[in-house]
Amino acid sequence: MDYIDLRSDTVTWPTPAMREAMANAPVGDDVYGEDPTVNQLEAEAAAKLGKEAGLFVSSGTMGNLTAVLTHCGRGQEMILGNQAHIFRSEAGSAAAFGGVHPFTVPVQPDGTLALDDIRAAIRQENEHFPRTRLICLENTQGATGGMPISAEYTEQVGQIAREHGLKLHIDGARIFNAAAALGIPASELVAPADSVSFCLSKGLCAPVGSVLVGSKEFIAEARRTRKALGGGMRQAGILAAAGLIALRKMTERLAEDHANACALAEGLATIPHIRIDPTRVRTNMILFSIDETMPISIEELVTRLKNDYNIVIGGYSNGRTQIRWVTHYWITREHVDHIIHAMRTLLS
Ligand code: TLP
Repeated sequence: MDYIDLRSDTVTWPTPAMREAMANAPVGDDVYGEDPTVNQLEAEAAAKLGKEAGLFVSSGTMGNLTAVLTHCGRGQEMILGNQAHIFRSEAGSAAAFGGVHPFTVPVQPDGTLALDDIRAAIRQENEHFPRTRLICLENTQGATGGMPISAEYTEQVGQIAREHGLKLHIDGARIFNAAAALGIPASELVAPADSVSFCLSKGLCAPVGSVLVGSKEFIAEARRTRKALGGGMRQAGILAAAGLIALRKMTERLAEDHANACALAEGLATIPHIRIDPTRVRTNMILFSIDETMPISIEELVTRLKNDYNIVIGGYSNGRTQIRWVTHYWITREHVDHIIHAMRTLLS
């Protein structure tokens, strides 16, 4: 990549092996179900997550929206975190396109939703109330800094869902980061879920795409929903070819990104004006703030990092110095040292 880009793992470029596989991918018309590379990706994704079937979609947002609209009818309710990506950052799509009513509960510092909050949010049958249909979890939880959610916790939520006849969806945009951090297969983390959406185009480096997985019956319905959303793709094997490398190879190396995030956080903790708790870094994200007494403005810091050190950062806005940085395949340990050196120079 041209820059050391810390804004997100969504910025990752495809690897040379992905570009080669894309150029040579066997393709067909996927709306006819005839693209062999898409079919292969969907089957391997489902197997890796322990589900029956998969559906290739254009983005994490489309994966979540397709799942929510497939599980819920108009006027029905989903319970989710007040800092969930689905609630905060998907343009209100479930309400806009599906009339799905969100019931939010607080996201705890460890990324979970309190079980009592979930239980309390489930509606009684009453003509005044929306009908609860779905619970959504996010693993890793982005807004809390990429916290991985354990299999034990997820099973407890699954039990609540089953007791009340509800469905459980996991926004697993970074589920393989959670699996790497917890040292267990992703399939165990999502075992109680009826559906899971995960992204190929974040830390896994594919240029485009997510996969939604679930039962055969659910995915057949989801395929219809995807079509209605305009998400039926044709020779999408070109994209799925990169997705296969993401799934087979890139899922195996995420611990490197986590180690780099830890090293970065530990380095930043030694620099004046930075407030960070390195013990909270569990995956590939770090959250920190810079106090108002820093020697240069945040705008100047952003400009100097880019112009003098080739480092691109984001995650801040005017008057706010809360910063999120994300490590990924294109950020090496040498880059981490370079970033720490740049920050120390500019903030001392
Ligand atoms: N997250 C992006 C931004 O939208 C914030 C990022 O840079 O982290 N679920 C989760 C947990 C996500 O973090 C994201 C993207 C999505 C879903 C949506 O994926 P895309 O961007 O592919 O629609």
